[in-house]
Amino acid sequence: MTALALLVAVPGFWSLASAGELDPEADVQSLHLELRSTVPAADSTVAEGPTEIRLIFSEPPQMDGTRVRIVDSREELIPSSDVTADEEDPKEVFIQFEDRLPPDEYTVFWRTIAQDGHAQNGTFQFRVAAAR
Ligand SMILES: [Cu+2]
Repeated sequence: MTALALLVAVPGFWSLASAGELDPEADVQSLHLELRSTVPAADSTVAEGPTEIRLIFSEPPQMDGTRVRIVDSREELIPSSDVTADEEDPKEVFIQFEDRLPPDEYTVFWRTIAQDGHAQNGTFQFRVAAAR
């Protein structure tokens, strides 16, 4: 099963994404919410498995339209908390895990809706290095 097939199989995950894609102004990316950075960083390798994934947007997203999912290299969904906005900076959202992620390669899928109603989505990957 591909990662894309898995996400299609998650009920409701992409159900709101088409609203932004059909918007004739949706290609004016610079005016819209953007993903500025992530922790762990996209394409990075970290020595210690994180207990949370953090996404830093250019503006506070609508939390009821925000989803973050993470799969391992076998495309198994990793159980996590619901996505939560940082109380001190609502441009930052995170999911948390009960335990540190073990060494593996991970793919994070996110989608969100800006305050102006435009949907955005994307993916990024990172690796947790094997213990030496
Ligand atoms: Cu917009």
